[in-house]
Amino acid sequence: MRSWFRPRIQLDGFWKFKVDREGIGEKEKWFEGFVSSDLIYVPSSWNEQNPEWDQYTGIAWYQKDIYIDTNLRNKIAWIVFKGAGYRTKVWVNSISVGEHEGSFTEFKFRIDKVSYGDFNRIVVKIDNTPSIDALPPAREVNVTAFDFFHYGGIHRPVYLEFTDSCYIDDMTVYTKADGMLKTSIDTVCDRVFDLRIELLDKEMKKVVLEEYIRNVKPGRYVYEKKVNGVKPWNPEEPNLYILVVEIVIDGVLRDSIYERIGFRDIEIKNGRIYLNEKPVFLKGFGRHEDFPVTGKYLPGAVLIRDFYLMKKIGANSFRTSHYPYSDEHLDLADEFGFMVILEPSTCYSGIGRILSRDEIVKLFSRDDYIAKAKKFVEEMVKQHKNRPSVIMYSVTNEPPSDIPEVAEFIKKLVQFVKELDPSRPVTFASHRSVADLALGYVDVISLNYYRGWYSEWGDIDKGIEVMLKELEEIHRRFPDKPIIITEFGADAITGLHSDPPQMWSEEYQAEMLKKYIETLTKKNYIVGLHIWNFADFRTPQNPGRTILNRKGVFTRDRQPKLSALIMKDLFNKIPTHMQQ
Ligand code: ADA
Repeated sequence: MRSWFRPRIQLDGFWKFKVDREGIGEKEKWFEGFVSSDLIYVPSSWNEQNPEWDQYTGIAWYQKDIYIDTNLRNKIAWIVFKGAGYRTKVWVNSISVGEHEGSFTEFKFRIDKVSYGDFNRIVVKIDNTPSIDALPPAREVNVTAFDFFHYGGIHRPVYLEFTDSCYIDDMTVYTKADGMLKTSIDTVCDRVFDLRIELLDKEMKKVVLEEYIRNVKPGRYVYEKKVNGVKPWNPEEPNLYILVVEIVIDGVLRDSIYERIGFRDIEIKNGRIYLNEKPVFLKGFGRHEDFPVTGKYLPGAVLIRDFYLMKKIGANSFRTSHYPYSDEHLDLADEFGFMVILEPSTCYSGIGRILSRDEIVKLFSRDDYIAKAKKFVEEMVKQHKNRPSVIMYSVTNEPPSDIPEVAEFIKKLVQFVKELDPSRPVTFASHRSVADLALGYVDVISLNYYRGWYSEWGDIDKGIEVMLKELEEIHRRFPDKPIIITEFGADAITGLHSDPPQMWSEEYQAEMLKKYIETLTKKNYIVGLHIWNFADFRTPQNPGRTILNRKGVFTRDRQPKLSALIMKDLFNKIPTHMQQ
């Protein structure tokens, strides 16, 4: 939910900063204010802002004093974080206002003690100490169950927002390409009020629909309408509309929020993914939010470049590997017509490196652990559910799903997300192939393959041969389920060339991607290909990584490797709309 009406005070910029290696800050009441000559920039991770903090995991403190004007006195004050962590505790004027777990979803706390017409002290404690039951899990900064760097900090924007005592707390929007609009509006108020609902074109020049509903009771209000003449959202024409919802009392506007929506529908049938009744092919990437110095924060300008590079290559899709991306990131997906598979931070690629089989069984069977995973999924869905670009949910990446207890965990997550949002198909990214016990629980089968790299290395053809055998077997078992290859790729060190193509060279990467794409597009049960990865990104230190995972088609600073040129030809030849 967004608002042009609610007053906001942006808190981005320089903050006072203090690393707390001994974890003494709370005992020593640093939440009342602390002494430090260190500064840090928000939004960005702390790691690359000072080499001293590069490998630091643990507790760190942020402090900012902000002036709040008296004209906001009659409002409710909220502090809103778009993404910080892993664990965040917040104090305002020395009073705790809340805490949150997870780095990649929005959270907000109500501030009851505000000093109007004065400076207010905001103190934030961030703790990214690695832990087994964190999502994702790790033992140490370089001993993790995930292959991306374990940054810490206030990675995304943070601001103060002020609402009236009568406000809209949440809105869920369902649409169909034929103009069906259904929205459930959750409000908080101490009396009945009027609701104004308006649908505008994207430029907000044309009023497509306007309705004034009197005497609405606080709580949930469901509004349903067939809107004539709207243009559907699709990759070629990502038509967006602005849905405005307002609370009016005695003719006075008390709250106003809006969502950018698209009229589209998704359906899985005949082994295909249908967007607005047409079967689509997803061609694109697994990505990461990773950039030099800013860490887990992708500045707007980098995002813009990424989308133009993806469009240039002919991509139309990406997965939010392996955590929900920022609002800015997904705003561009809505705007540029990218089809997104939205994934939470339930990533388990290397879990076998940090836990024994017994420990894995115990962890995935714990009720509190399943409850936590559900909470992460719930926050992700709440934040991004109204986006036309989000066409599917992935509930986890590379879980050890050949273990029955883990398959049961996945089953529960799939059921949960379907209850939360029955309008979208569900998948998860598997690397267990024919040994996977959970493929039956999903609508779409997503498989990660590295045959020709981690196995059959140096022999791409052999790798593809083995992969095809497995795919045929999986297709035989689940003939009605479409299959996406959500990861395939090879590391390439920029500037390393080899004839004949050898591993780590740009030529080997290009050849592997080319052969995979040419082979898999011949299989009519394959409905999507996501290259691992769009760009090189930082990883934990380990013998198989040279500071970066170098499977990017682009370098970390967004320059093309040889494979980017090859991909451009290949992807642009694959039509977005498949044969029926
Ligand atoms: C896995 C994992 C990715 C990345 C990739 C690789 O499939 O999901 O995060 O680690 O392998 O490069 O090995």
